[in-house]
Amino acid sequence: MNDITELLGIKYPILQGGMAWVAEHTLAAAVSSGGGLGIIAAGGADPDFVMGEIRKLREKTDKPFGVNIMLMNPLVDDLMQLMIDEKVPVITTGAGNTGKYIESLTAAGVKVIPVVASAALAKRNERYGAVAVIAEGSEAGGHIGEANTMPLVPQVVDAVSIPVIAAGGIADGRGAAAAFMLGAKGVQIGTRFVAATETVVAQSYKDKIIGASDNDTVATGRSTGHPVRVIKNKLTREILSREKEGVDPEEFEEMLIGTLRKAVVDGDVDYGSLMAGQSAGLVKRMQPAAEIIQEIVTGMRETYQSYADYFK
Ligand code: TUI
Repeated sequence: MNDITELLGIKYPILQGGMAWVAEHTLAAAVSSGGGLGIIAAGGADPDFVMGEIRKLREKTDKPFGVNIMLMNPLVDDLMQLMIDEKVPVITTGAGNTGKYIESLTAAGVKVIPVVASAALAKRNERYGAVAVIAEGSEAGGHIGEANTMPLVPQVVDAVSIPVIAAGGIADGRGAAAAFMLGAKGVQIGTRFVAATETVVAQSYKDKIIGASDNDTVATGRSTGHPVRVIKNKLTREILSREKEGVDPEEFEEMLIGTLRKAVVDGDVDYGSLMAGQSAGLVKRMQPAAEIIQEIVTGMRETYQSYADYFK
């Protein structure tokens, strides 16, 4: 037992990343049944859709689960109300400021765990009443900050007294053990779960992750202030050349509309947005979520044991 397993009522300190389109109830239920914290991603969806997902998950498992709220969703206020009405055990939040929602969620018994990319935002969230924070380094897939996981995690650990969960670049037991060494009390894993057997993700997208090596991702959108890490393809080549030309940020955002859906649902690996972290190179095959969790836990213990003598 550690802070996070006790706090969330789960067996292993492993959270599944909140990935728009990818993290629906099937994956989340499989992760929660496997002893981690499965998370339904609300992404850009409306409250009715998310309510349906929550109910379908609850039919599959009675284990704790979470919902990820992407704060740029225009319906964020309604989604937060849904979290309260449905008494969702845990929410994680990303891509914005969670502050003003924490008090009412907490009063309703919803545990709030913001994803942060800086120590300053971690501190602010602690002050507002977050029960933990996820420190996500820019090795992660999707929308990212500037700081990398290795320096970010210990700085967030030093800045707050609530438990810190590490994210970004972690896909196996070695990465998880390293995160604990930095002071984290849990890990959040995204990319490896995209290739889980249970996901609704198009096979061609999963194959791109499985086939990726260490330098196959790139952060697009740095020039417009919205960096997003994805696997390189025709879309990223076009985006990066437009960025070099100094594309208008509004036109840039328009180029991206619908591209994540194109990748996940349509399997368009050329012009879809193949969001994935740098750990894609560590993902070797499709596996059931519960098996992924077991491998990470076993690997983490073996890593720790193998260094026990070394550190004496
Ligand atoms: O949110 C994520 N990852 C995401 S969200 C997403 S949906 C999307 N799709 C296309 C374009 C943009 C978004 C895909 N991946 N991770 C958590 C995260 N939050 N990473 C970075 C941040 C962050 C960045 C700045 C959080 C807060 C922030 O500033 C807030 C403030 O008020 O200072």
